[in-house]
Amino acid sequence: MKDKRSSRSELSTTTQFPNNCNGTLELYCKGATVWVPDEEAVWVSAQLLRDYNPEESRLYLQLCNGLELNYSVASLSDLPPLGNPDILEGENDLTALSFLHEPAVLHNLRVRFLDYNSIYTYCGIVLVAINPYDQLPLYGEEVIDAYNGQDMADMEPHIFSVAEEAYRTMTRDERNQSIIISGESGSGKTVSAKYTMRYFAVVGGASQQTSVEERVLASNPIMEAIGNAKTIRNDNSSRFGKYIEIGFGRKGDIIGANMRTYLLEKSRVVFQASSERNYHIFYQLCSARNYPELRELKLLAPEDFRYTSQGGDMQIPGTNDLAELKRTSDALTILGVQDDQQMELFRILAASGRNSDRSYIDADDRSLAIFSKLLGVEGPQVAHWLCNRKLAAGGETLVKPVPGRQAMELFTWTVHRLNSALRSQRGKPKNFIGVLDIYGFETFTKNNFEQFCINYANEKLQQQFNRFSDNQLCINLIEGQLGLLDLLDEECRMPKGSDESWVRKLYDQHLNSKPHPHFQKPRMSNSAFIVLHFADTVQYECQGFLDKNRDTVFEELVNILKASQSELVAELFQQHKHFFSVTQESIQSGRRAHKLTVGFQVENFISFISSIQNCNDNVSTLVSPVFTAVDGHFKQHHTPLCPLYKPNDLKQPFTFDPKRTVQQLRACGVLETIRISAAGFPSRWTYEEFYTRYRVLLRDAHDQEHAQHLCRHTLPELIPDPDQYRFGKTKVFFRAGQVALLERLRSERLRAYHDNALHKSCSHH
Ligand code: AD9
Ligand code: MG
Repeated sequence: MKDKRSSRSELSTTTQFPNNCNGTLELYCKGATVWVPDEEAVWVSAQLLRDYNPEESRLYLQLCNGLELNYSVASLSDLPPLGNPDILEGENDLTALSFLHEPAVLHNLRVRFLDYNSIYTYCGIVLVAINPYDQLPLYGEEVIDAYNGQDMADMEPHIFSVAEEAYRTMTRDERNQSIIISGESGSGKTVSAKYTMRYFAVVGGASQQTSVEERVLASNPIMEAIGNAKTIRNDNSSRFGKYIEIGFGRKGDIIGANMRTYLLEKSRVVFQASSERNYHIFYQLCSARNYPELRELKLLAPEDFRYTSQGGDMQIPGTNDLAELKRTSDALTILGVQDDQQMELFRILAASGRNSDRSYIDADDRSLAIFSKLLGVEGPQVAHWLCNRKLAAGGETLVKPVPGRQAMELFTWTVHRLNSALRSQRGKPKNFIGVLDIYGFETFTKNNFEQFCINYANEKLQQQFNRFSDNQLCINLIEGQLGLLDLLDEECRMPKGSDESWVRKLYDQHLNSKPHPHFQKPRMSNSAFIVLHFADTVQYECQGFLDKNRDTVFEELVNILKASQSELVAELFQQHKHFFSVTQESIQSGRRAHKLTVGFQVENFISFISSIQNCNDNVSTLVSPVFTAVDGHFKQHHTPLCPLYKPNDLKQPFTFDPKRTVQQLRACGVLETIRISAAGFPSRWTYEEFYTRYRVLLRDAHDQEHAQHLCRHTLPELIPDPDQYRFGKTKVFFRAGQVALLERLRSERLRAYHDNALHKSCSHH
């Protein structure tokens, strides 16, 4: 396919929105294609059976299924969106479409996906991807080689073209870059993040494979083992947010990396919903229970532990937990975690998975004995503090069961450990490329505190990187004064605070006293609330919000564990304070001076996301593409943003559900991005391309050498309004709708020639 992308440096962009039918009313003529709304397909195409007559308040249409339809048009704004000319079908850049509207974008993505098997499409400098749920031969080293050193504009859209662009800009301009990957759960963020890392490992690798790149890549299986789990949305769902900075030296070679993680979903360690699993590592360990090395862990099958069997379904089709354990262990070895230390790690995990949330434990309990032995601590003491935690609330001391703390500490410790293994041995990196992969927006039949945090984080991400999707109201509802989190923190401080009384306060505040447009109460429940998020409307059950939000550090248990005979366990909990240092600092700084709440940590995470844009030396490089387009500095900034789409909910290969795709399109603001980044002159042809296509319309069109001259000369006659096009150095640019107009003129001219020729040959006879 001929690539019609261009560097837009030839033109300054404007912020003007192209009106769909502005100046193009004449395009609503017999035979023209339009899009009409449809219950099932969202949009279906139809043809005009007659020219549109503004005196009449209707269009005469024939739908693609043959049905005829009188389409009511009370005013010009009711005119259905026009279809793009065939020649633009399957464009690899959405911003090059002549008509830029939802049905055009949806249709173009569908054609590329289903007809060409192309999962990637540009939208200006943004890359849009659709999860194929199928193995495609797209990611081999030969493909990396093909993209290496190439200009994004010259290459077919690919995750590698985004990676290459970031890498080239970094080495050329010596500026840090970040790749922000967004999309709902299961859309392919983690897979894409891994491909970008692979790309950097290859292009930034030394001639002989050095251990640095290998170590950077090895961090992935480890993080997935301890931080990913099967959910009903995704068999390998990330339950934490991750931002990895890959550091490069002077020659553009990888010299180290640093990873920050956010908000692991803790409750999963002790609770899994139906058809879901605990973290992969537990199943990996159980699968090796009969291995001599692991026998001392006294593991059983996952069916035999409560914490690994609550979801009911312990197998993931196509995944072999034992093979995965080997991968995890090999990766740990690459990162320098020796066998004995690995054993210790597994020991702590085996203990965590076993016992940590029982609200009563018999001190003679076999599991407890194993648990204590594994952790190297005193049994009875642990029994008490594992089951209970003291909460000093308003003078009363409450005793509460504790969720799996060790696993959480272990996660943080592992990240620490990986970071020391990934630290550059060759001094401070000259520049870095950051890759942000967070958990995607998710909604289940039952949504709890965890979904609330995840969706809030996504709401903020949306706000940070997509200035045109205005979700400020929803964000105010969550984090503003008397907002959901504010009232939650307050409730946590009340001696008799409860989930139910919190939710009642929400109703009082956001339904009764000041109805909030993003807040609702379900009709059939008094213990749930509904938030209208940017991506979807989600009902949250209030049970557990208070407890999970408190998440207090319980010193007694920490002290027991600090005294453990296991060096690793002791180390884990010695560093305990350190892990929370961000929170501690913030407390000292006075903001929300009362709690180490999870809500607070979410805010921390989120302020970090904002800081990607605002702090360090990478300010200028980290501006969202939407913003840059409006600013008019198209060439100067690069934050490739990769919105990913999940085309169906059944994880079926190459299946395109238009309703689900449109929902994500609407949510992620891509339509706005398209309109703005293409504002002004979406279509562009080189003069030669223009000559070849529209020769029949050019006067004295004998000579391609003079393509530019001919074009400049003739265009004013074809398109009377000079504001509808611009002449560049090598290209001619058109406003929305103009290519469609030229296409119509061209086919009329060809028809006329044809009729003429026919007429002549008939009269000859
Ligand atoms: V979550 O928010 O962490 O729950 P992600 O990260 O967006 O989610 P993930 O990358 O885990 O989704 O992708 C889900 C599944 O889609 C993968 O396990 C693959 O089976 C599938 N996938 C995603 N991208 C591709 C791809 N480029 N090619 C083939 C893919 N399959
Ligand atoms: Mg993921």
